[in-house]
Order: sequence, then C-alpha cells, then structure tokens
Amino acid sequence: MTKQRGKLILIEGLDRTGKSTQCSLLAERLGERAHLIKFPDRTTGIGALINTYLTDEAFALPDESIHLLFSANRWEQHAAIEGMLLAGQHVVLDRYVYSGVAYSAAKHVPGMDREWCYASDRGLVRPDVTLFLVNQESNDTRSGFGEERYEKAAFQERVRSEFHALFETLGPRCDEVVTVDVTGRSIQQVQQQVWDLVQPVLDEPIDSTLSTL
Ligand code: T5A
Ligand code: NA
Repeated sequence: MTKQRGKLILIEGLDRTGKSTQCSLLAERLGERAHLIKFPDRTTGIGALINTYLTDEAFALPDESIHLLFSANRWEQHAAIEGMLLAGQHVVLDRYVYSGVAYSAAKHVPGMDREWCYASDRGLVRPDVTLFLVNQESNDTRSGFGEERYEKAAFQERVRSEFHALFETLGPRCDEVVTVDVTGRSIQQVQQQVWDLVQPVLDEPIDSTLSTL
C-alpha cells in the first residue's frame, strides 16, 4: 500500500481572532505527524522586512512591493511544505494566501484588485481545508490589538468584506472553507470545534497528488 500524503490545514481570520492560539493547540494535538508554519514567517530575510513594515509606520514601501513580499515569503516555504505533505506529514498553516489577498485588496489601491493580488500565489499548494475564524464582537479588546499597522477597526472591516467576497468569487477554485464562529467562546470550546472539523479531513483517503492554487 502506498503511503498517504499528509493534509494541509489552514486557519484564517481577522487580526486577534485566536488563529495562532488555535494553530498551536491543533498542531500539539496532532502530535509528531504535524508541522506548524506561520505566515508571515518573520524569521527569514524577507520576513524581517515584513516585520519592519508591520511594526514601523514610518517604514515606507509601495503597496505592490509589500504585497509581493508577503507572497514571496510563502514561496520561501513552498518546497518544504510540499516535501512534508508528500512524506506523509500534516501541515498546519497560520494564515496563507487568503490573508495575502484580503489585506492587500482591502487597501483599495487602483490596479491591485483581487485577481492581481491572487496572481503571485498561483502555484502554491492548495489547502485541504480552510477554517475561517470569525468574531462577531470587535477583536480590539484582545491583548496586543492596535500594535501593528493593519490593526485598526475601520481597516479590519474592509478586510472582513474582502475575505467574504474572496470566498464567494473563488467558488469552485476555493477548496472547502468552513466558518468557525468564535464569538464569546473559550479557547477550549473553539479548540474542540476546530478538532471536530479537522478530524474527518484527516481521515479522508486521498491520492498522493497535490493540487495547487
Ligand atoms: N498579512 C498577513 C498581510 O497583510 N498579508 C499576508 O499575506 C499575511 C500572511 C500580521 C499582519 O500581517 C497581515 C495580517 C496581519 O495584520 P500575523 O503575524 O498573523 O499577521 O499577526 P499576529 O499579530 O501574530 O496575529 P493576530 O493578530 O492575527 O492574532 P491571532 O493569531 O488571531 O490571535 P492569537 O491567537 O494570538 O490571540 C490573540 C489574543 O487573544 C487571546 C489570546 O490569548 C491572545 O491574548 N485569545 C482569546 N481570548 C478569549 N477567548 C478566546 N477564544 C481566545 N483565543 C485567543
Ligand atoms: Na497570530
């Protein structure tokens, strides 16, 4: 019997919805067979530039450039992700292409529409499932909110619309996206819901080919 490839599980959402918390708990629960990868990956040279952009409002970059850096930061991990999946390991992603498109498109810069934003990520591995965390209440009371460039209520509203529009317009090109309502729910409650949604995906038999975005 040939070895099953691993599954690519993505957790997306607005700022401070609990993505990193849930990704860590999920990876921990999956154990040895799982890897956790966070985007932006601030540990690389490109990631360091992104970090400066996010934390220092005075650091100027054209919107097109920072968009392409976020995308390039995902391409830096592409071969590693492919390798892990083909070796039978599961990969948990903390943000990915959909953040890349939604945050950039929400800037409403002429020429940077959704299609343009998506183009630089074409060819990356497609997630087997995407969980989209939504908090109906404002996230700005959660610790740390407001420290980085995009953490402003009005901009977050625009990002929210972009995420929804993106999931709608992608249609069949967009793999399974499941909305997880985290409003008023504890970390443990959300974790159980995440686990219940992910488990059937892990059990799904699948051939070893990876599909791409
Ligand atoms: N971005 C990102 C782009 O513009 N383009 C891209 O291509 C990509 C990949 C940084 C920014 O970059 C933008 C999006 C962002 O604006 P980031 O590094 O993911 O992206 O941002 P972080 O600051 O690391 O993460 P977030 O702000 O998105 O927070 P999380 O991961 O959603 O939230 P988390 O888990 O850190 O939790 C936040 C706080 O809430 C508590 C936690 O303990 C923590 O204190 N919390 C809860 N409290 C109550 N109830 C619950 N259920 C809770 N869950 C968590
Ligand atoms: Na995070």
